[in-house]
Amino acid sequence: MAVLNTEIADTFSRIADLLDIRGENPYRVRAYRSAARTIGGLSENVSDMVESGENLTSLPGIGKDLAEKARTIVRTGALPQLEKLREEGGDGLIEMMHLPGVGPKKVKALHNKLDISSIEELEHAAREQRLRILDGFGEKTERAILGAIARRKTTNQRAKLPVARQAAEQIVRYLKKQKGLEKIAVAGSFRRQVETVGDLDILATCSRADALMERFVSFEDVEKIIAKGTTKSSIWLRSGLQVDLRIVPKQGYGAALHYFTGSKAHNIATRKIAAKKKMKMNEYGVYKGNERVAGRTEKEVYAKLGLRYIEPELREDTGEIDAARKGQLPVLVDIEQIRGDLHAHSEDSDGKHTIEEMARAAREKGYEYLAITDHSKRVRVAHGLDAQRLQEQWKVIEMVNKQLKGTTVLRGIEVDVLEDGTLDLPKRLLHDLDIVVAAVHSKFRLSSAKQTERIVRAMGSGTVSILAHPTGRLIGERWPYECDMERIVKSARDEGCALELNAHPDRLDLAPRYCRMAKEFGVNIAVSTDAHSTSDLAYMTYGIGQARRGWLEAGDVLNTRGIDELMRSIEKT
Ligand code: DGT
Ligand code: CA
Ligand code: CA
Repeated sequence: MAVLNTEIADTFSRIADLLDIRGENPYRVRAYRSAARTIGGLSENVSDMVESGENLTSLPGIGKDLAEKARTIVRTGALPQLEKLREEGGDGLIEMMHLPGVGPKKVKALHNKLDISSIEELEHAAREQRLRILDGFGEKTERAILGAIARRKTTNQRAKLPVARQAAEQIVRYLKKQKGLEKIAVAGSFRRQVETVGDLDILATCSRADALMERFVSFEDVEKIIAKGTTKSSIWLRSGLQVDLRIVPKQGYGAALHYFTGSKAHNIATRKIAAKKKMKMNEYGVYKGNERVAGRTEKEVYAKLGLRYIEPELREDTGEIDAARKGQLPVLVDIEQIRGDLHAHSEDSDGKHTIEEMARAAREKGYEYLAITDHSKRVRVAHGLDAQRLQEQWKVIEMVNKQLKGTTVLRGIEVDVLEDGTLDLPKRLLHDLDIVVAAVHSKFRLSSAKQTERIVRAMGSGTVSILAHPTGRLIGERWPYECDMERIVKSARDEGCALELNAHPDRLDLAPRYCRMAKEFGVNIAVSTDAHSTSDLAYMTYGIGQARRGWLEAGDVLNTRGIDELMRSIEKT
């Protein structure tokens, strides 16, 4: 049951389309198409047939080869042949076929006659009015295609976490008012705290399923109802975000939560373990023969597989399963363990609030410390501080610290790393600060060698406590700059420098795999919000989400330490 007939049919018809476009044997193409039709129209479930050992070749148009492929899809959720076609350029072709009004026939013509293999190329050619020379294409088609691409851009963008979080919280609160609702959770990439979310996947158990569905599609922010059914419905919100609601049986809630939390790679890996243990596993439960042996909770599901419970943020099939089997999973850092924020701005540079306002906001969060790290002079657009203005800030900080009980304001700076790796303020001055955060804000296009050298030199100055947003990416806007991360991590270790995990939802920089690399080399991570206002201090939650995705434990995170231990950790000699 895990794999639906429509998924198998879709896989086959995609292969048919791609083979057709590549001009391969028409007989093979037809065979895939007819198999897709057969399976798509079947009343029995192919997954069930496979599991009960039925012979698929009894189905019309399914020979030995296609039967084997269907079995592979049922067992693994994917077909290597399609993956290969996609890697060989098929992904772009498939995306084009998904545009309304553009089917396999048109894509074939575009690809073979104009050598167009991606949406970007298609858009470009349509703009240049190069499509109209093809049979069946005209001015109108060109306009329609450009329109479809434009709409796709506005609706198909992945949502950043604050948008996803707000929608998730509102909808859950709204659905909870339904009588008969028992359990509800947001699964999918959101639960795994992936840095951007394609859509929200909500799961619920409810004794009044019809009423809950009705309520769901009547949510006030609905732009369009995509589908409404008895167990699954999908809506589009005005923000462009798609939300799916699935109502599942109570006894299978844990299995469904596991299945729809994903990731797909994690699911495939867990299903393999079940198969090895002569069990099967799907969104309804774990089965031995026809008997359900687990399904009510996720813990129970993992236990049947011989695994410890795996936190959602780790479920990417990047080693968590092995660790769970051996009882070596990390105890992930929790937001409750955070004792301060080490990167924040005041109105002295480009922040919105005064140092005192920022400090009071930090105290309200129960923080022991807050580092004020305004920009240095080179960053003129941010009204960066020179030596004199920085020293004036110290007097203010001293006063605030005298008045404020419980929270210490640390004297810091976000000092600009210049192109040659020197710092924007004199060493003497930097030595007098409590904390120095160094950051690259310019010359993102240096060669990898030069960029790495620049950063390594900055860390080697003997003054830097933390390297801010180490790869410089802005999600959806700017790629990370080229650099040798391993060398930077090693140099951080040698210099006793920490790396920042910038919690701003537009940055979320350091990415999880580099957090893991840092941990491996014993380099501390500072999870910092880069707050430019008091409310930005709340970004900490996104940073912690990424830290958890990066397998970090409290001991790896600098700002879980109390102030004395913190100061000892960042002390420069
Ligand atoms: P997203 O929405 O693109 O940010 O990513 P996800 O992970 O939320 O993916 P989504 O919404 O397509 O599906 C939710 C979960 O359902 C996914 O993480 C794993 C599971 N799932 C979806 N499709 C498949 C599939 O074809 N095979 C398997 N094994 N699991 C799937
Ligand atoms: Ca999703
Ligand atoms: Ca989904």
